[in-house]
Amino acid sequence: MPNLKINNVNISVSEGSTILNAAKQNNINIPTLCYYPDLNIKSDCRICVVEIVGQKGLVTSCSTVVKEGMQILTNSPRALNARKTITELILANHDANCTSCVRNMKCELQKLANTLGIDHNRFPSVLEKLPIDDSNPSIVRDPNRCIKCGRCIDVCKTVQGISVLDTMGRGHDMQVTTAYHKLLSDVVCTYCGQCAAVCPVGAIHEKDDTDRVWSAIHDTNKHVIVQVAPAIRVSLGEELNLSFGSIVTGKLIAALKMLGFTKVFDTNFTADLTIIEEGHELIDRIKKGDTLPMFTSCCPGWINYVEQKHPDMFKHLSTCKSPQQMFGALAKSYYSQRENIKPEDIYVVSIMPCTAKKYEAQRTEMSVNGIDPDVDAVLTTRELAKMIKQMGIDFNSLREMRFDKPDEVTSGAAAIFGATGGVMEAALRTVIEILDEKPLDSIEFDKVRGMGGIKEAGVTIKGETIKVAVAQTLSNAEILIQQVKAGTSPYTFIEIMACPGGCVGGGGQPYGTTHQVSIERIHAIYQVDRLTSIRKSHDNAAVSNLYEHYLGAPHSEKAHHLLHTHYTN
Ligand code: HC1
Ligand code: SF4
Repeated sequence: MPNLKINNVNISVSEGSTILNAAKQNNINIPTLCYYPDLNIKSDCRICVVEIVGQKGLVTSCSTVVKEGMQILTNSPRALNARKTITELILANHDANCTSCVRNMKCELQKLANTLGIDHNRFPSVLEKLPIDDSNPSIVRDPNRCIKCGRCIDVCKTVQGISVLDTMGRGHDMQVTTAYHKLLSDVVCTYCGQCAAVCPVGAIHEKDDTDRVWSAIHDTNKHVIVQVAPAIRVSLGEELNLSFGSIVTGKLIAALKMLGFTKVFDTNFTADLTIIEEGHELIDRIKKGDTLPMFTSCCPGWINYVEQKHPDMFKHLSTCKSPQQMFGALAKSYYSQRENIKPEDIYVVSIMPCTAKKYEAQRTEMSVNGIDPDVDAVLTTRELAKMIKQMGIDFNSLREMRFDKPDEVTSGAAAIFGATGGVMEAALRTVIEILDEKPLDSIEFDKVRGMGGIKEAGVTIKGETIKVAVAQTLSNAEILIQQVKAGTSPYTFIEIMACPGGCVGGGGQPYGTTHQVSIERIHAIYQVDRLTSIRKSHDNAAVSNLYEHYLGAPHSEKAHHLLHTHYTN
């Protein structure tokens, strides 16, 4: 436990701590730009420089380990002057038109400049404007806002294992870009949005669909309905001054009604439906000896990855559409008939924690009439928060409301879809009971829970043990794919979610999502599960009712037409 002084205060910290962490543990803030808690230390931006008494040069606090007796000054005139100069130089090569930036008031650079008191820049602008890449429905990349911190490069390379982005050129000409400056739509980008989630400024962000949704809401010829993904209810509160992992389901529904949506539905309902369809698909594959392992198919970043990198794996993917798209298909068929509203007059909006869902909704396969999309617009958690703020809604004083029928009936199994391992656990709760023809002794499968990169469990069905696995992030998914390709995969069923922690850590979630924040949200998700009276998808009477009155049986022709798809590259 080295003893040291930071800003003349005596402290002792654990061996191996960096100065940055030592300061943080003692509530001393050292500003950073390239540093992000779950990523590699880069010490590129040099904003976190501090002075060590008796040492000549300044050191970067993110990468310098403390030593016994060190005396550190985080805000000495030298350190402050260096920080200010670096910030001014960054601003001189940055499109600082803040009011037109998605990160206005939430930008780490803007906050830093403000903290340092930079109200004018001593350096003239050297920005040479480059084209903005808005080539795809999910992610916009604006190189003019990029500060070359390298966080996006790191997350794409080390977390997702993809390396879409890298630096090119030197000095003033250095850029963060794709290979040969290609558009994101022309490289192996999965649209997972992890780069947007960690970008400290407005250089990478989701495509903003809020104006499209406002237009639909104000169009009197449109019947505008909305569905809410499982992970939103445990994360939206953070954007509205509530603590991490606050469960805000009732207020969220009330806010959506205030925004003008005619009906507010729960994606959890079609998550239950997914379990019925996917569960039967797995049972069928096991019984018939068809292709195994079967991979889940509800994460669109994962699907994009398979399409682009491993099209030979298609036969391993479940044919089920995601719950988002099952909802869309039912909205434009079953709901349209039930309410006697033409499908083209129904406008379906999804609130998702995910940027890749925007792409998924626009896929040509995701249309029951082959012309119009089943889901017309997808908003991220951040975009929804923006709309709530635009309307001046006092979120915390809203009276809680319930989802519209039939979606007010959903299971705890559906709720846990938002956490890594949740789809697997939900499926196991159903598949084992159906095959064993008796209730499970315990419905909680702890081995597939938690933030482990790859988790596995053995489950016994009809006296035989099968192995299942769960992977979060695409670099972990790749490990399981390689096992399948090598013929060494011991698994029958595999869940993949592209984002760390699953959807709770999606690319469209509130800024500042870290490993620790995801743990808080996951904790809340399992609380929703425990508080729900029905905890297995096949116990959802509203889903059974839908089969009885509309779909027929699981995997019926109608169910196949509406709820399943196929993938092409
Ligand atoms: Fe997800 Fe899913 S859980 S993919 O993580 O299967 O986005 O929340 O909506 O579709 O239900 C996301 C979350 C979400 C789908 C469901
Ligand atoms: Fe990489 Fe995902 Fe960003 Fe694409 S969206 S560049 S895959 S991190």
